[in-house]
Amino acid sequence: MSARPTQPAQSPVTVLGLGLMGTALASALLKAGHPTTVWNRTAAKTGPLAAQGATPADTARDAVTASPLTIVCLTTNENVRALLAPEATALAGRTLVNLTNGSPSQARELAQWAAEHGITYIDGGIMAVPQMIATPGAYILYSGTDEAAYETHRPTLRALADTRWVGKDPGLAALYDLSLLTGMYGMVMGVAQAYALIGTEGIAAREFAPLLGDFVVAMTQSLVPGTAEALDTGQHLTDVSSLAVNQAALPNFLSAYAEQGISGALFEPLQAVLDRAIAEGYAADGLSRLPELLKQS
Ligand code: FVH
Repeated sequence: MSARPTQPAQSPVTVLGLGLMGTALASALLKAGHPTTVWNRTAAKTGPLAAQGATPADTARDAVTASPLTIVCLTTNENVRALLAPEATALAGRTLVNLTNGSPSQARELAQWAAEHGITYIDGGIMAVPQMIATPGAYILYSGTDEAAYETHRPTLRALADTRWVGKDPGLAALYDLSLLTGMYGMVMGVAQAYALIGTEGIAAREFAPLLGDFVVAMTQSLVPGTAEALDTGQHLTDVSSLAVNQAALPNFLSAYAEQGISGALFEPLQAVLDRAIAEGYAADGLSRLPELLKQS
């Protein structure tokens, strides 16, 4: 009788922070068969995960010592620092993946702290909402000085979402994350302003939604690659829509917001940028010139 091939054991992993995202991460790890230890400041949040097979730890220290890999996902990096500073000895020789939203400088500071304590640090940025974890289309950006550690733990990390390594500077994942989310927030602001404006005449949001959605998608599909091409070639002249024509049109938007009784606070700053573009001689250029105008001299 031939021996049945044994399945490779899934690597143990710890998740610190069981908010909406941490719970989704831990749940995905459990579904992928990883022995998963969980800890949360408010202990009651471990209950649903324990029912799925997770091992709740009484303390963060107990949690990190249970696994070679700890994933942390708290509200802020200040929370991460406060939680983990007393656990440096427990984390030494292990890998810490921080999926908390933060800035590049915060990631670099945490990496420096980790290096001083013999902890392998990988920073990450989650490009998904909790419901998208472990589904197609979700991905997580990673960066850190120890790419080999990332490769070692990649099979575990793939249980969460597709993985994208962006470099050995620990701040890069946060830089990519914030840059991508900046695009999202720009869209959020535009969509909020559009619904506010159309709503001033009692037009139902549901009625307007298909027009708005289709237009935003069409504009994005040309704007994103078009701006990249212009930036990389330095060719900002346009036959689509000049900065001059946009500068001339923006006051119409701002006065309409005021006349219709809504705030223009999200869009008023654009006027100063467009005015400066014209003053500096870029009237014939397209909107692709704007990223360069945002650079602080
Ligand atoms: N939710 C999302 O769609 C986004 C997607 C992209 C990534 N973000 C970032 O993920 C971090 C966590 O977000 P979240 O949605 O899980 O947030 P909450 O549900 O509010 O959970 C927060 C957890 O953080 C714990 N916590 C807060 N402060 C402390 C502290 N001082 N010490 C220890 N833990 C702390 C909190 O614990 P508790 O309140 O339950 O006791 C939650 O576990 C975030 O960076 C997003 O930007 C999510």
